[in-house]
Amino acid sequence: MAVLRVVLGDQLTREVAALDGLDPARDVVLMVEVADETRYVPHHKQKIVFILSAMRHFAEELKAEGIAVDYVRLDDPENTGSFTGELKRALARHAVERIVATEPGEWRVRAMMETWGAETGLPVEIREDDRFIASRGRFARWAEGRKGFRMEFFYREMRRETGLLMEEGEPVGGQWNFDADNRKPLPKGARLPSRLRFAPDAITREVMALVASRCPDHFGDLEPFGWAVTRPDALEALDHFITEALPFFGDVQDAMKRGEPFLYHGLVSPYLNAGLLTAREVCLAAESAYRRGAAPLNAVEGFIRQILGWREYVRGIYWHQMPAYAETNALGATRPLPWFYWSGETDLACIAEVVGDTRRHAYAHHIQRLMVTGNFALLAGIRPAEIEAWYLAVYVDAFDWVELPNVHGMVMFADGGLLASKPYAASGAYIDRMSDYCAGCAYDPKVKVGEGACPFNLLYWHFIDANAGKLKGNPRMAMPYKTWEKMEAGRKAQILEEAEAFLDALSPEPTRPAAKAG
Ligand code: FAD
Ligand code: DLZ
Ligand code: SF4
Repeated sequence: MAVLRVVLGDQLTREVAALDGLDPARDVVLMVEVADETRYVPHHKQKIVFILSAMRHFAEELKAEGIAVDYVRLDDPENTGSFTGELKRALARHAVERIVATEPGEWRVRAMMETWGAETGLPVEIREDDRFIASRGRFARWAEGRKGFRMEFFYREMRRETGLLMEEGEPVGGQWNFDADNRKPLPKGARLPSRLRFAPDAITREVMALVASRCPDHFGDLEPFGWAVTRPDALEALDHFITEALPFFGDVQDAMKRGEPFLYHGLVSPYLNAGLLTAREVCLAAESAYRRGAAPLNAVEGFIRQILGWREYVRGIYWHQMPAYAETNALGATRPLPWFYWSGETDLACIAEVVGDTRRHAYAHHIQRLMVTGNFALLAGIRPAEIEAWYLAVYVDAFDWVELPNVHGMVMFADGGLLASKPYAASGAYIDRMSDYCAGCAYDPKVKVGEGACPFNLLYWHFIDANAGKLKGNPRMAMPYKTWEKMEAGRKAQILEEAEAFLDALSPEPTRPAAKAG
């Protein structure tokens, strides 16, 4: 009798727990393309191509090793469209004694997996996903008894435990964090590296045709598709990043530039999240560049902190806090998502640029996500569930465990400050300082109110005013509240009135364009 080993679309590694102890002479690996997963949000077309093509390539690799893979395609006429339906159908094809799976990256799928025993009448073993550096238990031990969960303290423990960028128990360079060095705008004339793209092979082209016919209404451009879909290609992309971009990653990590979404960023998140690369090997590759003098410490520490710190930390928060986490709405935000998040049609040049990058590449870098589309959603008081569904749909790297804490906690402050000590709210001045977006905008970031005022300026003070009851007592918000209180009453009233007019004109439907403020 076979052990049926289930591998999901973001578990594409030979090291995944469900494959531990696999007996090629007896066991069967089950991989299924199912409609439910392709449409629980309207995923970007490139995201679906990435997952399904990487799944098909991984299945071929397993078969080449002599492993029996039962692979169900999306267009199989018998396909039931769900994980559970396909599991039950597979049991009719194989004599199975038990089912082994790896815990998924999403509460929704975990809950589904927990029904499999009752649904099939077979023993089901759900193994811990040990691709993360900190296990769920390790995070829970760290979190125990803490009031607020600050990433920085968790990160230091991870540095100590892994020895990454450590020397004799101390952080290399005498400092844990070089973030203060990493907030410069892009200098004029900066040379940007070309990024490695991978021409679609026959398997990817077949999936692209499938997605074109099955998901024509999904968000985003299908072509050009250049993501790696195999581990060897993902390793090549990593290597290219380490030599060409990592040395410059640090200083301008927060910068944004028109027409240049990638700058010096790693472009490794889809590969990490789907299983093509491991967090440990990516961190080690960056550390090794520092140790051989190929990249400066502020760049390497900054990059490693994103993975060893932020990535591990948000995953810990997710499993520690779910399912209640997704339900909170600390600032009581209820506005529907404006249509321009999907269309990119708005005269706010920064939003148009970031949504445009997102449509073209299923990618935007961290600051674009946090300080442009995220900042707007926070200031405009968009309902958390709506903006979360948008982020989950539009990025190639988006999976619930990583998207949710970033959007719910970091962007929307919907968890009331569990993840971030204050909301990342900013006026147009921040976007102007860190990008060249404003130069091509209908609005002026220096105008605070009246004709041409940047909507971020109006919305910033509107946000401060509207949330005074919840945020005024936060010591990190003392400055803006002091400034707001000192502002002349007539000016305050005008700002609020113009902000309200702007918000009222936002439409969740494709029929009306976003109106100008003022
Ligand atoms: P780099 O800038 O080169 O960073 C290196 C790596 O660090 C990334 O590949 C990623 O694995 C990790 N990382 C960096 N920041 C974070 C973070 N805040 N949380 C977790 N990991 C991080 N990342 C996702 O992988 N999936 C998501 O769905 C996702 N949603 C996000 C939503 C919002 C609102 C924000 C602000 C951030 C989100 N991030 C998400 C984090 C980050 O934006 C992306 O990981 C990053 O842009 C991916 O591009 P990169 O590989 O070029 O990253
Ligand atoms: C995102 C995604 C998509 C689009 N399609 C599939 C699929 O057809 N089959 C599959 O196994 N996984 C898919 N995935 C990834 C799953 O949604 C992911 O495994 C869960 O959300 C848990 O993280
Ligand atoms: Fe965005 Fe305001 Fe700058 Fe326009 S002026 S690009 S709306 S920050």
